[in-house]
Amino acid sequence: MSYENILWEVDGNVGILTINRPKALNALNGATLNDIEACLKKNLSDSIRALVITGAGEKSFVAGADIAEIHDLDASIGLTFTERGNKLFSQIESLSIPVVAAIGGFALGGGCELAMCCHLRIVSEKAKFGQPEIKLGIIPGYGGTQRLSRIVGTGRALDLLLSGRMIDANTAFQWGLANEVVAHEQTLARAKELAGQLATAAPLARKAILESVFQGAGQPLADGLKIEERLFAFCCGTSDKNEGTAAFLEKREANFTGK
Ligand code: CO8
Repeated sequence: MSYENILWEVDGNVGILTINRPKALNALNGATLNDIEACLKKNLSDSIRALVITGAGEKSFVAGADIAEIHDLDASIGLTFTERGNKLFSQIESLSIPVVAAIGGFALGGGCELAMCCHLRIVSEKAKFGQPEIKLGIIPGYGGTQRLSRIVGTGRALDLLLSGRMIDANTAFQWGLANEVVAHEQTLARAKELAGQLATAAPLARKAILESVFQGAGQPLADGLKIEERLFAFCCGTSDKNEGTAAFLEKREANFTGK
């Protein structure tokens, strides 16, 4: 199946989803969100063990939600759009496989928000991040006021949100928004390499880590620790735990089966 505004390909056990509207710097219109949703629903099978999300062209990851569409929103339709986008981005964040964003240029507004619902961010030296919504008389609607402060802290989040200014890749790295900064032409290759490495991890433990981190985020520490305890106990009952610990003791590579 082909999509209007995205590309989908599979490399080994890594799925690669490319937002493909380079003439609009990959801005996310409603049709693009439809494509992302349909693509994930159709293609995320057990054989896909990691996902890379990137943007087409040399200039942009995603330059935000489509401003022409936002121009036509009223409060009621605006609510539908923000609920819809938040649901989709939360769905991506909740995936049980690692999601790596390959950010080759602008990650602005909804693009920064898409990058932040990915689990890890590989960033070109040319990339720029920002939440410029205030310049349009709006606020972020795809999670920016929530995820940005969780990743970089309230002070830095408010700096970006209230000024609408952009930061470069090195600042994003210093702030913890970028996991790695790489040469521009290496961005996608490095993201795919990392995704491929993460894809080999014990599947149930990986799922439990993602669940524990994201379910625990924002909870009181004691509640987060309870989540961790439940998932730790679950992992102790798996064949993968028996295999991983036996492999260590026998000084060999583990062969995880996800059981
Ligand atoms: N929406 C629609 N079109 C866009 C967008 C966008 N976000 N960004 C760029 N484009 C289009 C431009 O209009 C232009 O089209 P055309 O060639 O037809 O004139 C084309 O992409 C190329 O852009 P520029 O000529 O502007 O390229 P520059 O290199 O000069 O500038 C910038 C690049 C700085 C990235 C500039 O394009 C820009 O400022 N873009 C807008 C960035 C922005 O404000 N993003 C936030 C949007 S709001 C948002 O994301 C809210 C998310 C939550 C919404 C919830 C409900 C919908």
